[in-house]
Amino acid sequence: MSELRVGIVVGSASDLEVMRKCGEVLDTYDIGWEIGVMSAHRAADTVRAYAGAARDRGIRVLVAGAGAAAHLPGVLASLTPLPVIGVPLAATPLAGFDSLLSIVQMPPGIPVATVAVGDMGARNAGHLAAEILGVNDSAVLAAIERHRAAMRENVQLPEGFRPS
Ligand code: RP5
Repeated sequence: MSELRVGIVVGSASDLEVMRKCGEVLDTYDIGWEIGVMSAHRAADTVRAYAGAARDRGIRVLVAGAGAAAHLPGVLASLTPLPVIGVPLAATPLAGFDSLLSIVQMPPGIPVATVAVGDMGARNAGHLAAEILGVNDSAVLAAIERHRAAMRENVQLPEGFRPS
């Protein structure tokens, strides 16, 4: 089993289905991760305890997915110097625009690296976490380069395509 290095947290169990895709991406880089449900407004003490212990437990990057007012990523970032990636989720009639603005608009000093809303963002959070870890990990860096090479090969005209 890969060593734990990324902590994924979500504000509600209803966020798990989308955010598990972040973990699936981390698996492709052989990066160990865990996922937990902890609401910044319904379980603030749990968030504080988790953020406080994360670094000593080996976690180097935190990914936080949340919908609606979506303060979980910012609160986490306020409690630890570890980099925090925020994933805005679509959980209300505003379809994620509310959580996008909540997460991306952190005032200077306590940043949250914000990715796209929903599925795309969950997956990119995994890739971005790998890139952060890749700065000091040549195996992860090599895996990123392999992934990008594979993507490059798929950017081409489909076989047999003829302009009409
Ligand atoms: C946020 O409110 C959660 O991150 C979730 O996206 C949203 C709705 O939560 P539930 O009402 O489904 O628990 O805190």
